[in-house]
Amino acid sequence: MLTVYSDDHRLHSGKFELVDGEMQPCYECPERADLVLEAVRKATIGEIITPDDFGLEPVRRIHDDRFVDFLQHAWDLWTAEGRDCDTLPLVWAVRGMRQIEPQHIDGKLSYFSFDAGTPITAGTWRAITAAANVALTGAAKLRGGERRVFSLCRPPGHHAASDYYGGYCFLNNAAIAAQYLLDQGAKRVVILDVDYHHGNGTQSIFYDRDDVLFVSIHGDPDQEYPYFLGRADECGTGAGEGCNANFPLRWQSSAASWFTALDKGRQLIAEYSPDYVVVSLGVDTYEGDPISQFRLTNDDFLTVGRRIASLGLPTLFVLEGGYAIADIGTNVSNVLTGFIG
Ligand code: OKP
Ligand code: ZN
Repeated sequence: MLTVYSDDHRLHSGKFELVDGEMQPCYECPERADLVLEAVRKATIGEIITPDDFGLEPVRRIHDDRFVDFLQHAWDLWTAEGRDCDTLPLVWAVRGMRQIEPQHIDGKLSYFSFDAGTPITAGTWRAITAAANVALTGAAKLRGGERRVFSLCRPPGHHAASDYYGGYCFLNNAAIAAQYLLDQGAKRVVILDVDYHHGNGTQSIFYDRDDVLFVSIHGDPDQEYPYFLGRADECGTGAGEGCNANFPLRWQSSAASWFTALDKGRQLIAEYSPDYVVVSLGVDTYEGDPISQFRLTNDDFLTVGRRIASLGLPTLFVLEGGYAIADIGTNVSNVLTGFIG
């Protein structure tokens, strides 16, 4: 299996996020990708390549121009106000408020975000465009005939929608890759999101479309972040009706119930008969994850890989979450080695 990786992920390294009412060190840190890379090397999964530059056109196929411009210039606007710390938003436009992009950078941060866990730093723009290129290079390899590719993306992407960021995510790497596959001639693509958190961004991007089936297994939004999307009755709308499938599970759900949900998802995927599967691969379903409440073991991740492989489809793995630093390498490489068989 090919792995695509760029050192540029290190350029994004936030200091603090708001957790439990306090500013705490960011869980989403460069060490995550470094440890995954090391594990992929040790597991001798296959060649590791650097990404090509696809420019912003494939990014703009998913994200609004104004949002992309905001991400590109946010740091400069922020430092122009005399700050040198990371950005964090403070206020959001809730029910009854106006959805108008303010002039001031502090207002723009609020307008384009949905949480206080996602700092922008000096190197964020370069890191997130590199991550998009890592995903796009993986997609291009699939188009070129590879059957399985791992895009080692960081920061993650699945919480980012067409015009907002949050949940450690800025550009939706998996969505950008899926759209690229379609633009290059694919008819149907599945995005299977196995991250612990609901991929609200990915769901919202494709919600009214029938060329992408989105399937997600995640913490029940009644209990878990991001709280405001991811319920089982969200099935898609218009042409996309029936092309969105959510499997919310309660905190402390067993591995057995997680795999039951995966089996239902696999059934839907097989019926959809896609050209490609893009897996939003989070390993924060791990029993030792510091911010999550599922129970998968190290060995369960081998099974995750095997069951996805049984679909028999060309597959692009795109890294999302996973915050148990000591085990992230093992858990990701277990999925990939399980997949290879
Ligand atoms: C990103 B990805 C938990 C606070 C949650 C944000 C989590 C973002 C997860 N108490 N903070 O889906 O792994
Ligand atoms: Zn997650």
